[in-house]
Amino acid sequence: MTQKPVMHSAHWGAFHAQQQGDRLTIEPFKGDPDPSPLLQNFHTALNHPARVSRPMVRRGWLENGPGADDRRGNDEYVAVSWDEAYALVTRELQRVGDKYGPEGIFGGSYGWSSAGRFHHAQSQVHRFLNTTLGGYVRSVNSYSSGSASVLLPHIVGDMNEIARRGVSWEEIAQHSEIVVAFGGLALKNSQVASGGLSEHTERGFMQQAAERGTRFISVSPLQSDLPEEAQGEWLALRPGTDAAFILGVLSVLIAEQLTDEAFLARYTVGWPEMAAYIRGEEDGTPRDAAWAAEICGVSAAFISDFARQLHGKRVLVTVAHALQRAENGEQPVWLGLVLAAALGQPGLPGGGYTYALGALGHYGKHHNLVSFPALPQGKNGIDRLIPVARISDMLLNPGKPFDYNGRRLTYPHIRLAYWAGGNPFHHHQDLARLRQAFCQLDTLIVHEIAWTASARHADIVLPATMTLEREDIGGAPTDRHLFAMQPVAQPFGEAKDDYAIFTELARRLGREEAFTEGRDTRGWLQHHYAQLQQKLAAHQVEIPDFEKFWQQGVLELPQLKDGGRMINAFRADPEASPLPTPSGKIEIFSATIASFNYENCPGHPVWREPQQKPNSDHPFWLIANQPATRLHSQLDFGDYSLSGKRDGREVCSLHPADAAASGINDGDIIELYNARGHVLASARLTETIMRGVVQLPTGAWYDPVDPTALRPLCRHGNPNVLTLDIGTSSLAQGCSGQITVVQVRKYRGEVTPVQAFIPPG
Ligand SMILES: Nc1nc2c(c(=O)[nH]1)N[C@H]1C(S)=C(S)[C@@H](COP(=O)(O)OP(=O)(O)OC[C@H]3O[C@@H](n4cnc5c(=O)[nH]c(N)nc54)[C@H](O)[C@@H]3O)O[C@H]1N2
Ligand SMILES: Nc1nc2c(c(=O)[nH]1)N[C@H]1C(S)=C(S)[C@@H](COP(=O)(O)OP(=O)(O)OC[C@H]3O[C@@H](n4cnc5c(=O)[nH]c(N)nc54)[C@H](O)[C@@H]3O)O[C@H]1N2
Ligand SMILES: [Mo]
Repeated sequence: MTQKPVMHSAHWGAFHAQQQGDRLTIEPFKGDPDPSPLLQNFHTALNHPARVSRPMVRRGWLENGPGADDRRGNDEYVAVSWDEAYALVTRELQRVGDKYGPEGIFGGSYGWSSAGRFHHAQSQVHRFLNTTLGGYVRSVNSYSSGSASVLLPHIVGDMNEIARRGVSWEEIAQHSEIVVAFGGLALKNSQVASGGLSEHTERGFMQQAAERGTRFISVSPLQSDLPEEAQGEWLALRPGTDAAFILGVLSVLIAEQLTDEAFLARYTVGWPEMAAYIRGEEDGTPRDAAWAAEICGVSAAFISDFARQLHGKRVLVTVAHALQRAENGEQPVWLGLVLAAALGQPGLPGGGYTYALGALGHYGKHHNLVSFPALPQGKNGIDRLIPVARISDMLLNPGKPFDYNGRRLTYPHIRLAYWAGGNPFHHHQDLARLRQAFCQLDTLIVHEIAWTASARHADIVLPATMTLEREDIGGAPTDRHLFAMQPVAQPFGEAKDDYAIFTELARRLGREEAFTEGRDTRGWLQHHYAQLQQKLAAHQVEIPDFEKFWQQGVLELPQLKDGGRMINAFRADPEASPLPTPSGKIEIFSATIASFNYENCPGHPVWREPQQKPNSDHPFWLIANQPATRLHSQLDFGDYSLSGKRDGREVCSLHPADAAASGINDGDIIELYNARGHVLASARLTETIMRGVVQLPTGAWYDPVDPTALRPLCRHGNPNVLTLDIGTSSLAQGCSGQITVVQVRKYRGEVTPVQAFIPPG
């Protein structure tokens, strides 16, 4: 459609794009010092055969109507006209709404969607269900930070205050002497931020800090979790044992009187209980260096030495999201804070505790003076919720009680689920169980740009435009650029914007005005821009009018230098600026959490043995982390994502010594398996991974050879076939998909080509 390049933006960067025949030419935003190679995934996206071109209905649903059905994930699809599709969806929404009310509809619709803030698909679903059907059962928290976001408010404050407004990268570059990064600071992760990221600055900051002499210590099973620019050290602990390691370090600090008792007394509560636990006064088991060494796989001498080196230094402790996306994930997050407090560091420049630094490009940055408005979601008429990762539990166990953050709730009986902008067969654990769960529904409706496995399990699939085919505004609260996202191409096939689809459905439900408020897309963009203009005017900041903004494509916004504001003020005067915790202090012991009486999450942090640990049947830890070559499962068919695969299959890293013991060579097709299923991948041998650990990133589209198998075989390499679907603890019930245990062998069965990108018939 366009002749000249236009401005656009993605979660992984802003760019100029131009369509040339079947390919897209991409030029990164000039202001970006270190653009992301993920941009290459757009090259072939627009007309890729994996796109959904028409509304499609699953044959079983079309012929038999709504109802539980075991054919989901294993059925044919029938093309219908938009008019028929709208009629089917409207009738089904009315039926479920009338018979069961909002309690029968799950509208959580978790997922990252695309960067534009107006077309943010999840917000569109929520607004649609609120304004047309009176609400829906919602999900709370995220797969990203399920346990930290529940824990941190009890012990120090809101997660975003600790992560987004934590210690800034500038401070680190200027002041930190030691940065202990549990889970590392991989540049692959910080290249992404929801809403967009116009300047990738982490590499530069780490280089600056290292040149000044900052010592970066990356605690991770993978050496690649710290970039070369950091010139750092690699500390490999057994996965999932960081909590024990920190307890061991604390025991040394206590024994050698290296703790900052004045800080602990003034700024924290519960240190005596913690110290008693570490000394073993509760149960006769001291958590000392020798005890921790046994669990973590490093020597007691190493732990003692490590503790001594932290003393007297400006130390920053950060704990990656990854550590809390695991059984008992609350514990390392809590203990990271306790370690920083025991060293007396919180509130000192470049010191203390920051959460998830480098896990996303939002963290360690500065906030815009005012935020860009979000699409209002309307009012949800009911208050029924699940922690987001309890989706299968909910669908399989209607009426069953569960614990969550001090509350006892019950799972509702869901008849219909509506999903747009997310891929549960990417993000959820134990995919065979997820399929069983989705089979219980009367109806699953999905809007998708492409034939993901989630679309392949839906009853009604509505083709959505992708970001490049529509206009929007892109921006994030910690990004100083706002982008006019201009359309690059015409919609693919019969695809429509999520907003257009919901507008027509709302019209048929007699609620168009309530949903649209009389605005089309351009109307909303102008409306939100005008609100931004007003908010800035209140601070005497003037910005150009919408037309001018649209024409120039980008706008620079004023920012606050607000890194660390909460903790700094608290340190300066704890009485005048208490923390938003019950005691107003850092809670090393939380009376609130203790009062919940959770055996798996007591009042102070502890080491708890995980259910999943290697044994003779499943001798390897599997790390299922974020992929370097794409965002989650998005555009997995793109050039850059494919360049990381071998023969179209995902690559699994393992140590050469482990491979040799199993007769595996580099490039062999291997099979990872456990009680939940089997996954094929191409073996890559590398000494940058610790022994006993294999790593297979998330994001390869689920491609089961037999979708109905109780223990399916995915020939493409989706690790969520293998991960266990349990909550982190009764406190947060977060996702625990990061780590599981598996057996690995050379694959001797029949190898069939990956079919994930071939649409269903
Ligand atoms: N084992 C394991 N599992 C994990 C993780 C892990 O570490 N290990 N990480 C977890 C984390 S942190 C997260 S955040 C989740 C991510 O899980 P998701 O957010 O569900 O993953 P995405 O692939 O980003 O899904 C977005 C979907 O939206 C579609 N889409 C894009 N734009 C549009 C649009 O405009 N309209 C519509 N209708 N659709 C659109 C894309 O095609 C894609 O299928 O995964 C989680 N799962
Ligand atoms: N390229 C790319 N970047 C992304 C994403 C993506 O999909 N692609 N997703 C984004 C999203 S939504 C989120 S929430 C963040 C997630 O941020 P994280 O969850 O922190 O990212 P991961 O890559 O899953 O994990 C980081 C590292 O932690 C290490 N690790 C795993 N288990 C353990 C453990 O038990 N102990 C220790 N010490 N280390 C461990 C792994 O080696 C892993 O590489 O990433 C964001 N960034
Ligand atoms: Mo995430």
